[in-house]
Amino acid sequence: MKLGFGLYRHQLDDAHLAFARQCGATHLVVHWVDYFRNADAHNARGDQPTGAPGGVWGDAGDPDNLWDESELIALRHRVEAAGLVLAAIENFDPAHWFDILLDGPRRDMQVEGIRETIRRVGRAGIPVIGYNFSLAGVYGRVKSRAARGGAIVLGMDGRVDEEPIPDGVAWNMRLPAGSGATSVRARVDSATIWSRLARFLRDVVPAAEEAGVRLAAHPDDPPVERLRDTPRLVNRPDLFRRLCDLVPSRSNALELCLGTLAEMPGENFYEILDEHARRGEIAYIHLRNVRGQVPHYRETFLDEGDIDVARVVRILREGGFDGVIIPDHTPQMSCAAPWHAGMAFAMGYLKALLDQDPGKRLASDPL
Ligand SMILES: [Mn+2]
Repeated sequence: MKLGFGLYRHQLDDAHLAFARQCGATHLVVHWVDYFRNADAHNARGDQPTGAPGGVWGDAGDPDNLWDESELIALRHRVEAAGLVLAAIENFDPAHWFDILLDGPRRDMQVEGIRETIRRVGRAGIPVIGYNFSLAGVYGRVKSRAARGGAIVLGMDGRVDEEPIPDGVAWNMRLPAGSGATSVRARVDSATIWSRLARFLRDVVPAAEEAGVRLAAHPDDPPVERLRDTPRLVNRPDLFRRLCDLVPSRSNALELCLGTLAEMPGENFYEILDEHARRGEIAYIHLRNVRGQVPHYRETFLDEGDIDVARVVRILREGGFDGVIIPDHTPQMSCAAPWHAGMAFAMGYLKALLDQDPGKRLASDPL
């Protein structure tokens, strides 16, 4: 198991790469889509956009321009020059697959574009692409000072946002005018969104296998039943199994977000984790801790939530998980660099757990 770190596109500078390394990361997960407005202001303040309501999301990319292979290769070289391994790219650009999500007229063309993107990522030597098959995306959480000592976190306070998604928006991002994005207002049910995912996986997993790339699905965050009048996909613990079984393949894997799993109704968190670890279905792990379940939960520091993180590490180790674990977002702490402090705390906590070698410890200490 490897300790990784996730960086947003606007953080891809020498200082953030060095920071990740200094925190003990050996691997890096990069969000190649530039999601946020005013990212420079966040960098200057040392905090980060949280995705809470307030217009932090920006514009999607160009539907007609796929990711450039030489730019991906340059990214990998830059990450390697900083002493890190580029483990994954996280999330497709909404501009490149909105009609796959919406079943719109450009669907077949966009499937071909995603296949080509997967091939480019594979040729660039990047082994995993994380994705989130979702209409509403990550949305509808509120910010509060609910973590220990009043640290700022995200959560839900019982209210599920039903404000419909505006025309021309997919996965929170505005699509270019004239892109032909269809409205998501037409009511679709859960069976429909599942059949779109199944069709997508049947269409692209063979290309991913050939390219040596693992597609890794993130569950719905937050895992409510419906959000913004759209159905959610993986919003209950048993649905990870359903997703893996749609197209059994090493290239159909999970970006298992443990915070989201813990927020789901149900009490089989550790069994689900154990099952997917043992079956080799986890490409990488998002780790954050939470207290409560949807629609009433708050994120917490790693050591104060419902998840026993030491037990998580034991289960992953015993299950033979050999992938990367990264902190998801963390509480933002009261200091000049709230995001850095929160991430450094999470990394230190995780690194201490990963550095323990139970075999050695038992050999030297019979207790
Ligand atoms: Mn996550």
